[in-house]
This record gives sequence, structure tokens and C-alpha cells, in this order.
Amino acid sequence: MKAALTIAGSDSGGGAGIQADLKTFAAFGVHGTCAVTCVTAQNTRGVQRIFEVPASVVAEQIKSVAEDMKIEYAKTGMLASADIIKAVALQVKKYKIPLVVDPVVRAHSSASLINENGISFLKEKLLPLAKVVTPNIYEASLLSGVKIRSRKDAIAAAKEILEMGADAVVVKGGHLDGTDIFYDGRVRLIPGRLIKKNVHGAGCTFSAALTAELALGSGCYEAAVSASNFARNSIASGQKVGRGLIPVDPMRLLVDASDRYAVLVDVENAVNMVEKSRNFAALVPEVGTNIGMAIPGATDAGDVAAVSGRIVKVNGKARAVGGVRFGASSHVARTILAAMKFDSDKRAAVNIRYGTQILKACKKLNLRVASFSRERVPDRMTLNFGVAEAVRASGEVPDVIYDIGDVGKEPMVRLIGRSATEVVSKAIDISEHIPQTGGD
Ligand code: PXL
Repeated sequence: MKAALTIAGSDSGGGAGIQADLKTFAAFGVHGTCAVTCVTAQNTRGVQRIFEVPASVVAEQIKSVAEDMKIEYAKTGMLASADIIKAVALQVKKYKIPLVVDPVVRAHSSASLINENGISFLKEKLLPLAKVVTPNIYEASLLSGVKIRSRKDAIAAAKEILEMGADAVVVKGGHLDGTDIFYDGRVRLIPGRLIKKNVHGAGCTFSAALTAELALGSGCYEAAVSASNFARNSIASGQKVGRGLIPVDPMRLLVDASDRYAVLVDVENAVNMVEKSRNFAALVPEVGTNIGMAIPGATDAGDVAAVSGRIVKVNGKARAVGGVRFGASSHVARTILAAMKFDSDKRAAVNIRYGTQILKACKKLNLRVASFSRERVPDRMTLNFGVAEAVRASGEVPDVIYDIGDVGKEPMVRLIGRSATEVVSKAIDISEHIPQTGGD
């Protein structure tokens, strides 16, 4: 596993600094290490206090990490003081660690994150050691002395900053026109988006993603493009957690992917249980069965995994026609999405045939049963309506919701629960409580 190092400040609010950097490294599959330069007491509303770590202790942290692991790349964030900058520059040179410098100067709340002579030390001691420097337009202006009001100004500033010794400069355009400028002697534009949300941690996430990509072996420009995409996604995923700024969410892509994977695995396990069951086939309705499960926070059928082509009865056995995939069934998805509106944990459903023996078995198994009528409800709305009615009657999402059908509509029983394997276990239980010799 590749290792990277962040030399930055701690943000107690968890949005920026060390916390954003380590989350970002983790999202790229890079082992994250850290040297803490300062401890901030802050939340989404601002920075309340800054407590500097002694420069010697910052140096010790870098030493400990670098003498043990191969640090592919390091990045700096909030460095707080000239003393810390000097110590960092010495260690980075000593251990020959390739470096990304994110010239953090000031917080969104306008709290200063570096002391007075810090900026000149940053320019003199650290920029010459940098492979890549990643200022936003405010920082680029401060470093270069160029007032930035247009893309042309931003390019001029990038040229000035490159002269200070870095191999490449990325001037982030999130607060200008949304386009990032990559400059290494040649200008390349990375199209992006204006940052409209009041977010916190976007810059740290960008520079940490760039560092992780470089640690993994990408070239500077490719790493900048990847970092730009990653930061944009993290910004878009940020949600309000406090009363102030919205922290970016660098873990969102990873969590979404793992949610989707867990759902696929659970539905596949449930399908396996059904195909192996001796009695489940007795529950399969004329129109076939489907098993579905949604990711947390699902909003449409694309967020619900089910069996393509449904599960049908073949030679007295239940068989899945196709594989399990997201978006495979709009029907079972409608039941689940309707249930989730009332209870976001009820993310799975299976539909089985209607029959009085089946309802008896449900009652015997102490399942909570509710029903609705399809009459006078537009087909598209039946499940929303039916689930709502069942919830109104029982005060919660019941385990079982059935309807007795309508002209041209087969009556149906739906089992609703927390996972596909849970609802299928209940269905198999039911199948073992009904006579196997036909009848209803
Ligand atoms: O976003 C820049 C930044 C970096 N590091 C720390 C911070 C901030 C902004 O507040 O607090 C620790």
C-alpha cells in the first residue's frame, strides 16, 4: 500500500485540515499519515481558537513517519507560523519527500491561519521545494501580487508563482469562473464548476486528492484533473451537519459504492435462499416474484436492486430469470420507495401470491398484516396509496401488505423489511406453514 503524509492543522469540526486530508487519502486507497501543525477549536460557524504545536514536535512527527515508511508524497496545509514552515522545509529536504503545497492563508470565516512573516517564509522556504502548488484565487493573488479578476489574471499569477520554484501550479477557479488553471510552463484548463454552496474543506480535499494521485504514480496534470473531479463530487455531496458552513464529504463516493455492493450481495443471497428452498415455489404468483432492496436514501428505481426478468416457477422450483441489478424492477421498487417514505430503514420487499392459507400463516408467525383496496386508484399510484393506507391503519410500516386485486389485477401479498434476506427468510417461513398440496 502506498503511503502519503499530510502536514496540516486539526479541525475539530471535522470539515477541513487533517481530517479532510486523511478521509481523502483513505478514499483513494492510500495509507494516510500525519504531522499535526496546530490544533484549532472550530466548528461549522468559525475558528474559535488556534493552538500551535511547537515546531520541534512537528519535525519529530515527520521524522517518525519518514524513518519508518516510504512516504511517496506529502502535502502541507495550515502551517500557522514561520517557525513551523522552517522546520517542515528542513525535514522535507532531509528525507527528500516530494511535496504538494496548499498555501492555506485564511479560513472562510476570514480567520488568519498563518502568522505575519509566515507568508514570506512560505514563498522563500517552501515553494522552491514544491512539485505542485495549489492556491485558490485569493492565495494566488497574495503570493503573486497579481489582482485576479479574470482568467487572464489567474494565468498571470500562476506564471509568477511557478517562478518561485515549483514544478507546477494549479490556480483553483471555483471562486472565479469554475475553471482550474494548470500551469507547468504550458497552460492547460481543467473545466469545473463555480462553488455556489457555502462549503468548508474543499481546498484541503483538492490538494489531498492531488497528493494521493501523485502517491499512486500519476503525472501532475492527470493528478490535477482527478483531484478536480474528486473535489467537485465531495462538494456536491456535502450536507449540513451544523448551523454554519457545509463540510465537504470526501467519503461519499466510497460509501455509495459500498452501499450498492452490500445491497447487491444481500439480494443475491436472498435469491440463492429462494432457489434452494423446497417450498418457496408454492408462493410464486402468476406474474412471478421479485425481491428488491434499496440503498439508504434511495430516491428512484435506479437505487433499488432486483432480479431482471423476475423469479418464476420452473418444474416446481423457483428460478431467477436473470441476474440481480439496480433498476431491474420498477414494480418492487415502488413498494420499497413508498415504505421508505414512512420508515427509511424498511428498504426491502418481496411479493408473493395471495391466498387465505398464506394470510393465516402470516398471522400464525405474528407478522403485522395490513391491506388496501386497489379500487379507484390509478395503477401508478396503487403502492404509494396502499402503503400509506396500511401505515395509517397500523401506525407503522407493517411486515405484510396485501390487496385482493381488481379486474385484470392479480391479488398480491408483499413482505416488507430491512433487508432482502430478512424478507425472504419470512417468506420461506410462510412457505413452510402452508399446505403444499394446492388449494389457496
Ligand atoms: O480550509 C483551510 C483550512 C485548513 N486547515 C485547517 C482549517 C482550514 C480552514 O478553516 O481550519 C485546520
